[in-house]
Amino acid sequence: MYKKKPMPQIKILVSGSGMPGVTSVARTLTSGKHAPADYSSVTIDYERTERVVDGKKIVVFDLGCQSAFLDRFTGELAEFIFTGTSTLIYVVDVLEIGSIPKAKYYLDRERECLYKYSPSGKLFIFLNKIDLIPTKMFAEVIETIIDYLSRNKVDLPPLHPSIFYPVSCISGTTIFEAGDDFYTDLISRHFPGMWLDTFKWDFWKSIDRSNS
Ligand SMILES: Nc1nc2c(ncn2[C@@H]2O[C@H](COP(=O)(O)OP(=O)(O)OP(=O)(O)O)[C@@H](O)[C@H]2O)c(=O)[nH]1
Ligand SMILES: [Mg+2]
Repeated sequence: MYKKKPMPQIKILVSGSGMPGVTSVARTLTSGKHAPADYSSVTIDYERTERVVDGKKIVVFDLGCQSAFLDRFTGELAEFIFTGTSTLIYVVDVLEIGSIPKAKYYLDRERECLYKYSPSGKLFIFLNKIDLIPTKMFAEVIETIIDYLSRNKVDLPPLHPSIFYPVSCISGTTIFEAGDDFYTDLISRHFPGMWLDTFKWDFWKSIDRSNS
């Protein structure tokens, strides 16, 4: 009996704790358009968005940000969630300074899961909502957060400053510049030789038609 060959899959996780803008980042990166400023809807469990580029399925998982979900994703579901992950984008809310220790706690748990189940997976950390930081405080806020999140536990590899991206999903170009680095990294590992503009065109326009 003829069996259709399964399409190769590229798995992307977008995660974070609180309401840092995970869904906004996931939607912006998969559409090429800013997230609406007044958008608000709590992600329950996780949502997946599929795109097909050059015969490969890119699956973006938007992981719910409440502790109950994060504990499951990094606990009993860790192997299921993190196995085969190409990229983890971890989103941190730059305004919620009081919640940064919690954001770091889940960042470290997710890094441990990534390291265990997908050791070659890439990590990007998006410091989101920079449009809400007063200009004169920008450098200090960003430096303090990067410094805190980079404090390392001995059993995890150090975080290089280049993986941190201050972004806004609702205004400016920062999210698209960060997106370009994310796409370029994906291209280098999964679509060698493809032009960035060709990739973006296919990624934003395509939907998964493999089951139709
Ligand atoms: N000012 C500003 N607001 C943002 C930005 N990104 C997201 N938001 C707002 O932050 C709120 C939460 O955004 P979501 O994308 O739903 O956040 P989430 O991390 O998916 O949170 P949950 O799924 O609810 O746990 C919404 O009101 C967004 O409009 C940003 O870059 N700047
Ligand atoms: Mg959400």
